[in-house]
Amino acid sequence: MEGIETLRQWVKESDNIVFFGGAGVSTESGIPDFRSVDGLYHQKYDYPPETILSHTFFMKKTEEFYRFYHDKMLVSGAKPNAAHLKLAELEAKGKLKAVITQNIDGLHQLAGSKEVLELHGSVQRNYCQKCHKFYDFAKMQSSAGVPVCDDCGGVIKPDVVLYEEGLDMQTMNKAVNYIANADVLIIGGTSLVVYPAAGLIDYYRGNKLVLINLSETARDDVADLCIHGRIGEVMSQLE
Ligand code: CNA
Repeated sequence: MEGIETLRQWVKESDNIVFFGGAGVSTESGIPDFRSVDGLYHQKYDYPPETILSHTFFMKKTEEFYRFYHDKMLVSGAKPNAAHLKLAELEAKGKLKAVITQNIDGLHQLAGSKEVLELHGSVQRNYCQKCHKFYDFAKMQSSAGVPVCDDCGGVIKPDVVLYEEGLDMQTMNKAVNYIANADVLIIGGTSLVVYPAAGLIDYYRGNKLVLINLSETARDDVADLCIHGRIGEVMSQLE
């Protein structure tokens, strides 16, 4: 694959790599993304996914939200793939500083990554809206319909950032800081169209910006190296 040799060299020489990824990082683990041909946007629902995954929809049509959420977002048994594992390995070797992700699946942590900035939250964390009691993934999976609190009966909400909701500013500032100071920035498996997360790319000041994506992205033109391929396959070829 074109460009792999350059990437191998840059990774070999650096101890200040930062990774920024999206849903495409987890498709090889069996979790569909939004915008690929077999992604969620091309499947037919009564409402488009961005409507269902909005704050207004969650508040007004909670049952319908959870039908979609159960079906498509709570993928059980997904395991980290070669991309997640390689990133954890690079961190353990002291070469990678942080993984910044738009994903909500928790697979980077499962792979062993320690510094993971989850811009859009996680399906692993859930809270009762009334009394704020914490619930894990298993509770959400085992609840048919709308999950409610065992203690107070309040509706449980996943700690994921829905459309119309703001991002956590502390996490965002940390991400900006890592990216602004990175030597090599690897961006992978993201269409780079969901803002404000996609705007993070503009904080990078170096000259080793790598984009790894199956299809072209909105920002291929700003990359120093573009690799079009499956990210698990690409990353597994790194030392
Ligand atoms: P997206 O807009 O669906 O884009 C995914 C991109 O990844 C597309 O350009 C694909 O071509 C590309 N892609 C798919 N598979 C691979 C692969 N194996 N290797 C390389 N590239 C691949 O997703 P974004 O992350 O850009 O959009 C942001 C949304 C999607 C965030 O809010 C996420 O929370 C949300 N999302 C997350 C998950 C998850 O947690 N796994 C799943 C689905 C959606």
